[in-house]
Amino acid sequence: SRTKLTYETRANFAKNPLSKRLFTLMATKKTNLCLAADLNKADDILELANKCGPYICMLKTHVDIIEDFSEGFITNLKTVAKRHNFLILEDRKFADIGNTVSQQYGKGMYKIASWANLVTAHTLSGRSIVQGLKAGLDDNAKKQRGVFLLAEMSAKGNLIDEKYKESSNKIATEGGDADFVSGVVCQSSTCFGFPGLIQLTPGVKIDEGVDNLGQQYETPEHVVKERGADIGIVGRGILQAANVEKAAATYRDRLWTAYLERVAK
Ligand code: 5FU
Repeated sequence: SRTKLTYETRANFAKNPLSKRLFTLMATKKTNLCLAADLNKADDILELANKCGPYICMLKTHVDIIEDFSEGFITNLKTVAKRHNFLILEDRKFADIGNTVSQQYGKGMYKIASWANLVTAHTLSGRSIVQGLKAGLDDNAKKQRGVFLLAEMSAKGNLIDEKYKESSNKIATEGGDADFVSGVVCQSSTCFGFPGLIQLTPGVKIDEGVDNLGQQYETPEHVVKERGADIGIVGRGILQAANVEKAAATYRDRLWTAYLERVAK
């Protein structure tokens, strides 16, 4: 199964240039940690990114929770990403018809398509969501962008069932637009089998449990070894630590060791 293959090997299967790039980045930088930078001030995110940059393969943003968003923030974030060699994922969770998604991606205040290497999208509206994301990009830009499709969620009581999961897998792997899909956001290894896609899994915390709004957590070891995560997303496990840099290093070590043990013969 795909979970026994190394990231180096998986890079060869990738159809999307960004998943190839990310697999290779993970293998060379030796990290499968994605930091969810869920802070409300631009400077706080930049400071966090600078401190934790050496330990992460990707920084995940929710650009619409930033109170003082500006183009300058994006310029600075891109500089930090280059300095520490990580990719930027805007967790926008697009969910509308293709024509609207195309505008939400490229236009408006945030111009997400101009800076986010990767974005997330729900599959609720079907294949047209991927087509909508691609629609506003020229041929060159299409090769430098990718989407993670949601096939499961970590929230307690979410409405996604087996059939939805299977259909999401089909959108991610079949048809002419699958080359724009970098991976799948999900909670289990059964979500897809194709080794060229990356499994991105949130709900990771050293202290397992549930927060007061239904977020469910499992340990780094559990998500990588039992649930098939290729990349673990950690937010508050790092953000609320007394020393964020130390916490990032710990999460990177535990996620990476779990991956090495998973692929060991
Ligand atoms: F698609 C998903 C999901 O199913 N669960 C999530 O938690 C995305 N997330 C995101 O991961 C969520 O929006 C947060 O940005 C992050 C988890 O943060 P935490 O602080 O580690 O709970």
